[in-house]
Amino acid sequence: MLQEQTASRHANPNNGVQHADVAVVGAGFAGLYLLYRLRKAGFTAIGLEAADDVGGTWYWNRYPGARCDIQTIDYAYTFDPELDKAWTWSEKYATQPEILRYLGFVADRHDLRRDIRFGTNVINGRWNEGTGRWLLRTSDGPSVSCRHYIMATGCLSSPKPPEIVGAGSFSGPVLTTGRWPHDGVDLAGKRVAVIGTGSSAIQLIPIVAEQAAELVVFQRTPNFAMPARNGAPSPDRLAQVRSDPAAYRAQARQSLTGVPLPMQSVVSWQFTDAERRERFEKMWDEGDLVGMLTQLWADQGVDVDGNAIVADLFREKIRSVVRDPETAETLTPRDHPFGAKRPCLDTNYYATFNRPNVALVDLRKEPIASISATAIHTATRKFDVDVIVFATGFDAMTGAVLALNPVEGRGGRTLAGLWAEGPKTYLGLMAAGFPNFFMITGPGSPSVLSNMVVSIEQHVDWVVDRLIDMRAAGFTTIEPTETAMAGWERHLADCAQVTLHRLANTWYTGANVLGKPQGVMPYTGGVGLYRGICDEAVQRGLLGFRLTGPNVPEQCNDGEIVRLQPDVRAVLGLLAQMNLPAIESLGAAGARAFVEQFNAGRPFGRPVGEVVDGVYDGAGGPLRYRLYRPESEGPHPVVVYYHGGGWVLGDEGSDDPFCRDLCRRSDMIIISVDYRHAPEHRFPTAAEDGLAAARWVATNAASLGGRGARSWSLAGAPAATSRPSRASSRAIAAVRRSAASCSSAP
Ligand code: N01
Repeated sequence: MLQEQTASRHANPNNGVQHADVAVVGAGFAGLYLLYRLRKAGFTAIGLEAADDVGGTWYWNRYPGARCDIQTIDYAYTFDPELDKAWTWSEKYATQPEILRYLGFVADRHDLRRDIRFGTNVINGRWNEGTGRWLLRTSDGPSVSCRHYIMATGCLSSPKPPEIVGAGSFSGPVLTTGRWPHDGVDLAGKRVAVIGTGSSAIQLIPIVAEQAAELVVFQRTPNFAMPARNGAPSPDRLAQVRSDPAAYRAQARQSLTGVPLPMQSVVSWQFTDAERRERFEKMWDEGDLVGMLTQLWADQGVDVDGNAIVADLFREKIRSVVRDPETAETLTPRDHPFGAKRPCLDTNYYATFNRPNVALVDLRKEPIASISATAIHTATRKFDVDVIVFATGFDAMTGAVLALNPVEGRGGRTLAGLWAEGPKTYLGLMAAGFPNFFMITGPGSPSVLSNMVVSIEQHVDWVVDRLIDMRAAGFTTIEPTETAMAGWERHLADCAQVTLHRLANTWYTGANVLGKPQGVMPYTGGVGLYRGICDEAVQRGLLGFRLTGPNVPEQCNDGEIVRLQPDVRAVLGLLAQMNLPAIESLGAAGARAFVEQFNAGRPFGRPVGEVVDGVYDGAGGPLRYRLYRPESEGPHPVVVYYHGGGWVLGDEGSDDPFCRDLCRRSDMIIISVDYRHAPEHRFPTAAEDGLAAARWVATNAASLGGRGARSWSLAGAPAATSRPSRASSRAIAAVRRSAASCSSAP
């Protein structure tokens, strides 16, 4: 049985250096759970925390109104099932003081504070190749020598500088939401300015408006917000978690966001207007932000049109609450899709702008020019104020890690250098060149796009389980390979391309901090998928990691964990789950029947302007086509589209949803043509039909609504199940050659 040890008992303040197996930076949700797991596993661990108590983000963000925006039943530890019985949340969305008390309660229950050095900042960390250990220099007390160095510093813990001229010259109190004074602030009778309208400000503003004599809100970008409808915890959720806690938590772990809600599969256009409104109103009334983000329809987070429907319904709500139409318009977000920037949960936010003591300044029309000793100056006006509140956000995801400077790995390589053009990690957990250096919910993990507590527990379990395995196998270092890290970077980018996050300037992308490299930083593939990938890396012999130890041969299982595009991976995963027979075992007729049946069960494609079925002159006689015309007024460019199916399967309608999507997104006419199939019609019959189709479209482009013989192109789906054969490649080349001559024909 493993003996529980503590760093303090085993610390060796030898030459001003404290020794431990593991150093954990941060004592919030992640740091506390790490200390619990590490001690249970028999490692000596030291927690290093800048604050004078536990709590992390909930220690620092004490501004009035601070609450969580995930229902607290879900925003809680699950590692200790007794906690659900020992602790009762008083509200659906708990306040900051209650969450802080909870973290203190957990720390006491497991006696975690004894391993933490409070009031201690880590200044920097250097890997020592000779000793195979990290040396951390601290602001106070001895340095720390550790085998493993784990950052549990949180994603939103490094407040962003205000970036406003003269911000330091104001003579009155200047407050920052992320560093709110512990003994509170009396704003009664004061003229208060709040700069920023993100989640912190949206929670704070209604409360300040009630206390202050005057409140001026300086808004750069309006945000989507919905009422939290706080109160007692949801009886439904309570009943679910109480009836089968294990199943409830398991569903959360496999979900998209870390909250036990199903994946929505019905797309927006499958609902009527009335049904869509009803679904929206239900979430609005329930005050469930995660539900609003994921449960309306399947395309809301990935398709601009599916998203615009939600955004419009939000805009209607704002107009219905805010009496002054100009103020309502200023508060209405129009520059980003709903959910691409973190939306907010509020209590009376929009109604606050109906109060006589509240004014809104649109910084897009009159930016702040400067701050003087007594006032905020825009290009056209001066606002005399007594107190300024910066609710201007954080240098998110990378700020806190890079603040510990340098994090110096092998050969003097620094993390700041590696991340100069944006964060690079493997699984969001480690970076190549930095052995035994881990991040909990680092960039490249689902982190801020998920219920943080669920993600934290998964990360901590994964990391501590690896340390246990390494110890058992005699390994002393673990490090990802360059290949694995590059592969993960590609997979992150591929996933981000699918969602709408790339369409907004936000802290998710680094756009909120001047000069910060930009790109979607969190993993957008979802919590369940991510968990599966982390587990797969282990099952495949720690794929992407190099491990070394003094008495064991090096193990390096190099490679990329995800090689497929996310959509292809999703489809193949789905097919694998269905446990279907291999398509090649069905014969041509059986395979065609199967594809027909499969297609009949898929969602209907999105509406386009017009769909026309017709007949063209194939090489051996008439063949069918289906034309998809955009809603916009023509003439349009034309695309001749060849369906997939390995030259054996499919017809002009078998790629229907895809053709509709292509038509809508490209604003082009798509003509999906059938061609004769093998084995009945041997090569080169299909290619000859394809060529005939191209010629026929070129000749008839104008009468089909196209822009003319020169304005058309070819597209097609490759056989999904195999690489193109030599024969099909030759046929494609023949069509291409011929098409090139058609398109250049007068
Ligand atoms: O920060 P933000 P936050 N001049 O970056 C504006 C979590 N959280 O602290 O959008 C003028 O969202 C900036 O404008 P713009 C949650 O994940 C959760 O509010 O960059 N304005 C924006 O309006 C959240 O998303 C809860 O154009 C300036 C605001 O300041 C994250 O923390 C509660 C400016 C910053 O908003 C961060 O939220 C609170 C300038 N120079 C926070 N610089 C829960 O409910 C920035 N702004 C759990």
